[in-house]
Amino acid sequence: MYTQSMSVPDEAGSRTVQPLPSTEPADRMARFDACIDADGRIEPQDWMPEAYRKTLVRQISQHAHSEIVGMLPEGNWISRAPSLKRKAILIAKVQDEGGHGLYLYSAAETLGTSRDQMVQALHEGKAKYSSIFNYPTLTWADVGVVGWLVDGAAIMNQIPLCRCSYGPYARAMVRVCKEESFHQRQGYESLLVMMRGTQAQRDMVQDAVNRWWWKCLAMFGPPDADSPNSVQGMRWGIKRVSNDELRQQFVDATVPQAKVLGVTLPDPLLKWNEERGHHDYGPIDWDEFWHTVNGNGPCNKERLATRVKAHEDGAWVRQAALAHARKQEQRRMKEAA
Ligand code: FAQ
Repeated sequence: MYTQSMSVPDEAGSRTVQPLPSTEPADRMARFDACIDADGRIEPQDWMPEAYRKTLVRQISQHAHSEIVGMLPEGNWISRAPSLKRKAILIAKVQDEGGHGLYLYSAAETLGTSRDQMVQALHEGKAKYSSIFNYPTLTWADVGVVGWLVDGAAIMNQIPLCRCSYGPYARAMVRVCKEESFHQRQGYESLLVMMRGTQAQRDMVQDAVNRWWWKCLAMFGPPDADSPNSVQGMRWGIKRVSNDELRQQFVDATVPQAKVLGVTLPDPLLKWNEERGHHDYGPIDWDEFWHTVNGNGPCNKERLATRVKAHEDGAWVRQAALAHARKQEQRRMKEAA
């Protein structure tokens, strides 16, 4: 299974891409580039080029939104989990995803954008979140498959981010990856139990795998050749491994897991390529991916409406927390006077 031990080679990322032209002050830029070249960390108080700051706010806030919106497809199943044990596990997992969103909003706030601004951008449809959360979880098997494949893909993408050049993001990712690893294992274990059950349960698992497999491959983002942010992201040490390389790693790691589980991955072209030392796989439907990313997937509207309603319904909690904090502050001032 996936763990922190899936490390990233030192030469990955920034060092393989030369600095790109910039209009920032040359001396500051040189210090920044030297830090990136030395595989150092940029911290909130350090000078950084505006484009680096903007890219990080974009990526980290999108990531935070994905975690928060990602609570919804599984959250729908908390009241319908088949046993107390599964309910307790699912509540813990969904709660963890909420926590990941909060670490990530905090990391993004260190770059000078407030959480309110980021949340507003999500609610106005200006900020993206992962395509994968715009598909429905139709049966209980979907919950296991989301754990196995969606969290599995998320870990594959996020382990390199533990070594991202921006310190607060990298540190947040260490904890996130540990928790995602538990999520992936619980999903796989729940599928193993179903696969040892009745034929109807096995069919339900296979059906869920059929519906999620291709969406998970697309989750890694467009092919490298069509990924406008990749070259700069790699140069800055934000991205360490490319979209296509991560996708390939995910396929290679998942094929043997599917075999142990006893499910078929829905791709007739999937086969081991001795020469490449990797599995070949069939073409991904990028039109469908962009259709979803652009707001027209099966659940985009429902997900956003649910988030906006939850935010509005929670207004009184935010007001109460602020009032409590003000009261505490006043008490402290009185005592200090
Ligand atoms: N969905 O040039 P690139 C999780 C956009 S967390 C939607 O390759 P980049 C945990 C991309 O933003 C899952 N949009 O971009 C969990 C860009 O548009 P922009 C989220 C996508 O940034 C599990 C455009 O396409 N993980 O699952 C997607 O270099 C279970 C061009 O793309 C992260 O966010 C997509 N799938 O690479 C929670 C990890 N892919 O912004 C609950 C951090 C691409 O220019 C339950 N993020 N786009 O308008 C990353 O690693 C990167 O941002 C990538 C995209 C790899 C997602």
